Amino acid sequence: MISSSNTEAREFARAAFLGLSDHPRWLPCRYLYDAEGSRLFERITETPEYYLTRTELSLLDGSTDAIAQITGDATLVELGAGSARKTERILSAYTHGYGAARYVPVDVSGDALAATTSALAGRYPTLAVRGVHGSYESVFPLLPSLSPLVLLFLGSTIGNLNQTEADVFWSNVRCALSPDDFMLLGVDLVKDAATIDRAYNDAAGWSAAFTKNIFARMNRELGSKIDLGGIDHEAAYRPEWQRVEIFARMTRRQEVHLAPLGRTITLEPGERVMTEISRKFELADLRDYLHLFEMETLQTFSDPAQSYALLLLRPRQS
Ligand code: AVJ
Repeated sequence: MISSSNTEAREFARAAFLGLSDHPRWLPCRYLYDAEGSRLFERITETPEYYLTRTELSLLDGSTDAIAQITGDATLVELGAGSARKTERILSAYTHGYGAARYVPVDVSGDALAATTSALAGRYPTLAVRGVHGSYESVFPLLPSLSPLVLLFLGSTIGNLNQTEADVFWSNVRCALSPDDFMLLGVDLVKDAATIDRAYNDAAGWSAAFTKNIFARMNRELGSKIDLGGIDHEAAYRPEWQRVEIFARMTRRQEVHLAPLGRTITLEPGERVMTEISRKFELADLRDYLHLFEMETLQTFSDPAQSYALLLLRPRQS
């Protein structure tokens, strides 16, 4: 019998093989988030350079009561289990406003789901939590039965999707939402390149460790035998494409073994593997774009510097 971890390793190996044999070479960014990757990302959010999480938290502080008023009592469905800190702001508004709350975190990482669930259980006795272990897409078919709901997609995770992936995502969201549902979207905004560059190149080196972890994970799960000392983190904002591109650059030759497939890929010195993109948004363009998918922006919450925004969306009423 094939165990499930074996199946997962084969799937990871296949995705790695396909991405690494493409040009430019790349790896799917969801594999950045195993238990170690989630821990490293938490460290990034605590660095002085990474303004996103801090700004989003303070925007949530100033807006969740108003949001809860507008949406009324609703089930909170969160794509990406997120940090408990962030979720607590929102849950507090709904438990104070409506006495009880229902929360459905969705995450590909079972570890992240378990951590979120246990962190919340003690603090919110009237909260009903039902985690969904799977990709974002896997929850869309469940949404009609959870309505009325607020779909939470925070942290500017939407920025990890390229245009094509985002188009599919928004079509699916629009189809899955009922007329009385809402969505709360967190997005990082276009700003000066230096500020963005610093956020993805923190001085303490957590960003670099996060990028390298996907290769460490390949060593752990796929027997890849990658020399982690021969990898440099390279992240830069490209203003013309309004996105950060994050690469691992090989400083020496690497034979990458993919044991579950019995295959090896050779990376030459200087070759780069893209591990992530992080798009930044202009508010007016984003609202226009969402309109194409019949999503209407009810309210926008932003900081005085317009560095980050929360958008309260709903399906356009016809
Ligand atoms: C969690 C996807 C929003 O793009 O800013 C941070 C991930 N990668 N530093 C981002 C990330 C490197 C982060 N998101």
